[in-house]
Amino acid sequence: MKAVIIADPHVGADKFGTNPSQWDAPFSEAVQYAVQNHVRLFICAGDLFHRRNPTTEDYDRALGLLSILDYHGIEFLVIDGNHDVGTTIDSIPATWSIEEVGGTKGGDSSGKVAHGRASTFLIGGIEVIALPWPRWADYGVKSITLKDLLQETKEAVLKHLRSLSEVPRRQGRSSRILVGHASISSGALKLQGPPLLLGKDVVLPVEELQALDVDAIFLGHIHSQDEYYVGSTQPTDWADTHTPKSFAVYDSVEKTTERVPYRSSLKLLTIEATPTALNAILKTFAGQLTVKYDVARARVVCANTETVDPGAIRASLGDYAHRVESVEVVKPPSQHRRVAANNTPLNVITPDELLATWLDSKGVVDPIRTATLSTFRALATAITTTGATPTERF
Ligand SMILES: [Mn+2]
Repeated sequence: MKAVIIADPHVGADKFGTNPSQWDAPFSEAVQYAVQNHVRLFICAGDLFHRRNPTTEDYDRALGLLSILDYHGIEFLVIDGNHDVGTTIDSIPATWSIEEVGGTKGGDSSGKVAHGRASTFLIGGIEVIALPWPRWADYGVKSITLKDLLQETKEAVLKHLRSLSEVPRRQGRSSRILVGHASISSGALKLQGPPLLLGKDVVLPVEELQALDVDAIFLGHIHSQDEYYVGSTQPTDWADTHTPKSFAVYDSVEKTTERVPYRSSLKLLTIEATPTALNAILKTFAGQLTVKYDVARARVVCANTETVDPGAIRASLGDYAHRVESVEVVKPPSQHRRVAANNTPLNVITPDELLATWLDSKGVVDPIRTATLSTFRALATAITTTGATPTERF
């Protein structure tokens, strides 16, 4: 039996000047995949909606897609994300109406929603431990300081997840997965100390989740995909330009997961260059690109800004993108910023030195200082050696 798992479709976000149907296209693509491949279960790992008070249009679009699943007899489970729920226990989640979907064949809806505390659903032939965005109110935690609230909620969530995963499996052999919307930490950085608390997020150590009796873990919240995070359906800021987007297909018999790349996620192009470098980049596109980017923007850096025609650049970009968001022409900065008065200017400082200077300026001390620097170096090396190019995503 197969399950499709998506995360963070953020219905109603409409970023990059797209229209709603373009924005929802990857979500719709995952629904179509489920229908065509006879999938039994469809799960959204949180942030179905972008706003806690979706518009009537937003509801129409999200519920419309879920109704397609219902019509085809595919069960679905929607898990509350931080965009769907308020912090207090009596706030109404954006997902309140989901269980009203369906009855398209006269029966009950095929849909379920996970609100509040983590709970187990027997759905689509799979045991799903569903973890909505952890809020202290749902776990009955009360404390004076934010730090204690977060620490105690983290412990309460983990204890509750352990108790759910200790329940014997049906017939001792069914498949059980954990699907949730949460922040996780891993490795040497435990995110315990106040300098590294992620705002008011409850951060769960991934090692504790791995120790649960589950066959696979699928999370929403962080929009870039990795081993645990499914990743959002769409890029949500310009930093996502080269990030691949996909949904997960879990096979509960083989206990394997396949990643299916979205074909309809927005393709973004962002260029910051001198006029000469910009022309060189566009020249390479002329022979190479077979598909247009969806949205492009450029920032042209030039000492004599009056010699640059932004209209002409907009027109050239238009050959390679359906929509040009902005063309900015700026002079190179005459002064360069520094972290503090006596530091090396930002234009000549090495990234390592810059991070070290910044950590020092914030009073971050060992072991977090050393661990942060070594993690940064490892990531920087990985990025440099991968050398992503703008055309890779097509
Ligand atoms: Mn999200």
